[in-house]
Amino acid sequence: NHKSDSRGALIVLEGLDRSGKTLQSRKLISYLEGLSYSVESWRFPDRNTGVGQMISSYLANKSELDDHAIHLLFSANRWEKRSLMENKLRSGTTLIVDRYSFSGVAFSSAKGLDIEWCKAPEMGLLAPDLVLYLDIPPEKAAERGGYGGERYEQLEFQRKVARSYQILHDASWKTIDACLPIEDVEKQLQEVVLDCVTTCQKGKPLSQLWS
Ligand code: T5A
Ligand code: NA
Repeated sequence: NHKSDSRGALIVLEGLDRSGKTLQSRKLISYLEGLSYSVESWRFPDRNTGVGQMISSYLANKSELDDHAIHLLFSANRWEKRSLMENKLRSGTTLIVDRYSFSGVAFSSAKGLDIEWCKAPEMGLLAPDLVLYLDIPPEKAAERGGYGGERYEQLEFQRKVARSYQILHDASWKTIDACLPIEDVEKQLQEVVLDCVTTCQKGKPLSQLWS
């Protein structure tokens, strides 16, 4: 491949609330920076935009929204970052993203919304090169530091989310046992991530959800 096809990797962390996504994305950033890669930490929802503030208020139970309406806001929050995301990747920066479209579909369909309806607004967003699924039983996750009281942090609901995630699982997913000690999870993530970054550097084409 020509050198100009070289790009950064789009790497997403998914999992139940308290599965360790934020902790592990921080560790991955330092690991890749240590190897002199250009890398940025992203997260969804991005609570800093106007749409993100509406989402944040909903999650904190400070406002009520129809289930479909909040689903579309989560999706819009990704669309408003799409072109920046593509520019970063094409300029060679790897993005470690804490939650993405899979959270959008898993959480909304766990409420009973039709899964195909949930996927539709995500179509055309960039497809991750790698999805790291931090696998933890809902009961174990609930024990970790206790839930903070945001809207979805309830055991019964998290059980439904876990089942929804299983349906979304595809070839870009790598499932990691998130109950292992932090250092063991970290080590397993480093191996697959390095492999993915190398493949994208060699010019793997960008693709779109859901294909
Ligand atoms: N949502 C999100 C939607 O409904 N639709 C969407 O489209 C999107 C994008 C956002 C909420 O919105 C929903 C999903 C969520 O409910 P958030 O701001 O992303 O939420 O917050 P959470 O993902 O819930 O963040 P959490 O902080 O709860 O979970 P993390 O990031 O997975 O966990 P982390 O890293 O903070 O770790 C939790 C605790 O466990 C410990 C950590 O030290 C920490 O105390 N820990 C471990 N302990 C033992 N062993 C290990 N291996 C450990 N790893 C971490
Ligand atoms: Na988090």
